[in-house]
Amino acid sequence: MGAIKLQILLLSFPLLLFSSISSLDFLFNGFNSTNISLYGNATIDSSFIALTNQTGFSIGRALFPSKIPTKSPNSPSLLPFSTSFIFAMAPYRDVLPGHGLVFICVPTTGIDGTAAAQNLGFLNFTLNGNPNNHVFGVEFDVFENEEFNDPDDNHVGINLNSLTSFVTEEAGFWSDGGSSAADSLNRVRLNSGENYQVWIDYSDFVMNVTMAPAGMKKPRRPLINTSLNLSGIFMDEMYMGFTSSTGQLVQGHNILAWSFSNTNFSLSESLITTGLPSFVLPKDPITKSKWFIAGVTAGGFLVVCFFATILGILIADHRRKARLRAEMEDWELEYWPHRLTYQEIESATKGFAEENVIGIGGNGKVYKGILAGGSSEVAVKRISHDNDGMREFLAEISSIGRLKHRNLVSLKGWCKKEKGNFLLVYDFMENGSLDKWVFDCDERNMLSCEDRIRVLKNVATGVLYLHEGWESKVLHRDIKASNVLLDKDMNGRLGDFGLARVHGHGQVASTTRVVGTMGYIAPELIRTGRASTQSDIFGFGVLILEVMCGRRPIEEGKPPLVDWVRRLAVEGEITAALDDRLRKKGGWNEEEVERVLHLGLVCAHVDPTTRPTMRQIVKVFEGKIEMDESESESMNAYLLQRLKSEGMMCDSGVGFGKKLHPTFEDFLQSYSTSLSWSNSSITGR
Ligand SMILES: *[C@@H]1O[C@H](CO)[C@@H](O)[C@H](O)[C@H]1NC(C)=O
Ligand SMILES: *[C@@H]1O[C@H](CO)[C@@H](O)[C@H](O)[C@H]1NC(C)=O
Ligand SMILES: *[C@@H]1O[C@H](CO)[C@@H](O)[C@H](O)[C@H]1NC(C)=O
Ligand SMILES: *[C@@H]1O[C@H](CO)[C@@H](O)[C@H](O)[C@H]1NC(C)=O
Ligand SMILES: *[C@@H]1O[C@H](CO)[C@@H](O)[C@H](O)[C@H]1NC(C)=O
Ligand SMILES: *[C@@H]1O[C@H](CO)[C@@H](O)[C@H](O)[C@H]1NC(C)=O
Ligand SMILES: *[C@@H]1O[C@H](CO)[C@@H](O)[C@H](O)[C@H]1NC(C)=O
Ligand SMILES: *[C@@H]1O[C@H](CO)[C@@H](O)[C@H](O)[C@H]1NC(C)=O
Ligand SMILES: CC(=O)N[C@H]1CO[C@H](CO)[C@@H](O)[C@@H]1O
Repeated sequence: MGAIKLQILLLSFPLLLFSSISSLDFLFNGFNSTNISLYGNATIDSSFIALTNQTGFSIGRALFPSKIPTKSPNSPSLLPFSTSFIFAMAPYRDVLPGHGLVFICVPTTGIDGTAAAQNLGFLNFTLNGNPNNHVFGVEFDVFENEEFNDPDDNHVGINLNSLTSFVTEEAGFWSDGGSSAADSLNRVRLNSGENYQVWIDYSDFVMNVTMAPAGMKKPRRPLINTSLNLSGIFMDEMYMGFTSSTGQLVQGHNILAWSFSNTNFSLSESLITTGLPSFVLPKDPITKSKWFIAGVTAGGFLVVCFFATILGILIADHRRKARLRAEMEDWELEYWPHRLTYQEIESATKGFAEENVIGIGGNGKVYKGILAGGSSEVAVKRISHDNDGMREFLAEISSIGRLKHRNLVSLKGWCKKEKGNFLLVYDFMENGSLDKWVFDCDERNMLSCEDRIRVLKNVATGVLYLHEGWESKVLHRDIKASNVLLDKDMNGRLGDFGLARVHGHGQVASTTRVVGTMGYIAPELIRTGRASTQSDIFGFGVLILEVMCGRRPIEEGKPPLVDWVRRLAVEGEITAALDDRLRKKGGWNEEEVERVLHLGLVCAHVDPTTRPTMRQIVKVFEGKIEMDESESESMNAYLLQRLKSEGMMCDSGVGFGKKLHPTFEDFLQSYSTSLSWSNSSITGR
């Protein structure tokens, strides 16, 4: 009996397999609104799909009108498929371009559960990473989002239920080197406006993604070749198509042609690749446009912002600007971090119970709480603001709420308690604030030298994101050890943006009163009352010194920390400034400590114009890993050079310009050849 059954099974197996493969082919060399389904802001423009146009904060999605089988009905095996399409991302003149498009396989139609801007109309923040999404995507992303671990601002990635790609590659195609020469990767700029053809082939649990300029033969070597088991992601049938979004950054996202087949992996050869419209911006003879494009290509976001600002001024289109601003505020309202009710916060903190107090902040107690559902631990902080400051503060919160970075403490929500009184709800940081690990601790549980440098690097990365990574510049204004928090993995995260205000890039921030903490406030800030990125750098310089030296910036009966370290540097004894407890313990890298201390001094330079930028500072920290020995020597030399110029300047204070220690000079001399290692090597990316 058993044997017969088995035989039947064996016999029917290939039959089953054969009969159950339902296959589908389709080929679009043009679209109309009846043969493709459009959602959100997608439209048909002549005969191609315009997922987005020049409208900001829009989502456009286009799906094949019916579900496409991905598994054989009677067995769990996945159907192979090969799909190919031609897309163009069209930049607009004088507009910062973003954000990208995604080929998607999704279980449902519509755009529910998605969000615009960096979410690409793919998944919103709530659903991002949820294993029940059953969402697959191949993204063509032109903005670098730290929160999704994007490697750069021009990459192709495979996304499984998440915007954090499972695998990514820089956009480009491999040209076949022939028999003799090696293969080489030709990089392409995804949003140059050019038409690109993409091939996505999947069979036997291997996925290949290949791309090339439209009209070119399919490169033999794929850009992405990865083993991939989609059985858990795919339902038996899926909707397939494209999604895309714009935010404050705007570009057109167009699909010009599309083929799909389960059986014929050559069907893509029938896509028409010639005579397609072109979306490349015509060359502008004026240099500004060249610079604009150069900036975009280099990913020099700052450069772009700078010119965008200049252009904005030149154009002086106030009406348009006002309209844009109005649109943005609407958007901000939507995207504010979740507004919580007072009751929610009250019950999270057990009615603001004394036992839940984890600290005392400037405005009162800080409570630990657990939000309903028990999932997330939070810290609740009270903040008060006078009526005038309130509006400003609300705008600020809305902006900060959107800031997401692994080195920033993110705001989970807020609640207005009564006039001028707010409760802010932050992610709870398991390991408390940095000053506890540097000052209020004994030798056994204090942070090691290595950990201190790592945390400083974390903070530098966080500040860089505030200064340059967001669409508008955010100043922190109160960088100090007690505002640096340590998460459960002991990573440094900068918190407490209570004093930060948002500025457009390139504008000079101004305020009527000086905010900050004594000892960390830059001298020019006291003079002018004007905060800037440079005054943040000053605060960061003091942070470096206090963390490395284990000494608060101002301590009774001792010279100010910065002056003291500077004097030691002049005497060629800078490492004597290192925290005594660390010095005794040993096990630290002298050269590295020297470099970090020098960096702290250069950041805390009296002249704001000679302070390095946050980007340069991050490079110095990264140098630890990337630089070889000679480079790190020249880095030290560079920092010393900066210091020397400081010495010349402030002869009224410490006055060490005149009495430079001979060994200090010698030191400089010996590195003078490498001093040409200058700004240019540590700016840009
Ligand atoms: C869809 O419509 C366009 C425009 O009418 C046409 O060119 C194209 O062949 C159609 N494609 C399919 C697959 O029906
Ligand atoms: C779209 O294309 C299909 C197939 O090419 C055609 O049958 C249909 O009439 C077209 N619809 C419109 C609105 O042009
Ligand atoms: C962009 O598309 C929307 C439809 O989603 C349309 O209302 C708007 O007019 C279009 N804008 C431009 C400049 O074409
Ligand atoms: C994300 O989408 C889901 C489903 O539509 C929704 O419940 C959730 O509130 C959305 N989250 C955000 C932040 O919009
Ligand atoms: C992926 O590419 C490799 C290398 O060209 C090729 O050998 C393999 O057959 C491809 N697999 C699929 C599923 O296309
Ligand atoms: C493609 O990926 C698969 C799975 O990782 C691997 O077995 C195969 O050798 C790769 N092919 C090429 C050409 O790299
Ligand atoms: C793919 O994943 C499914 C479960 O999601 C598993 O049952 C199957 O064995 C996997 N196949 C391969 C080849 O790894
Ligand atoms: C596969 O598609 C190509 C291009 O359209 C076509 O020339 C070829 O005949 C097709 N093969 C089969 C088996 O249908
Ligand atoms: C669904 C969607 O995103 N619709 C938007 C399309 O764009 C207009 C502005 O042009 C918005 O008002 C819609 O909400």
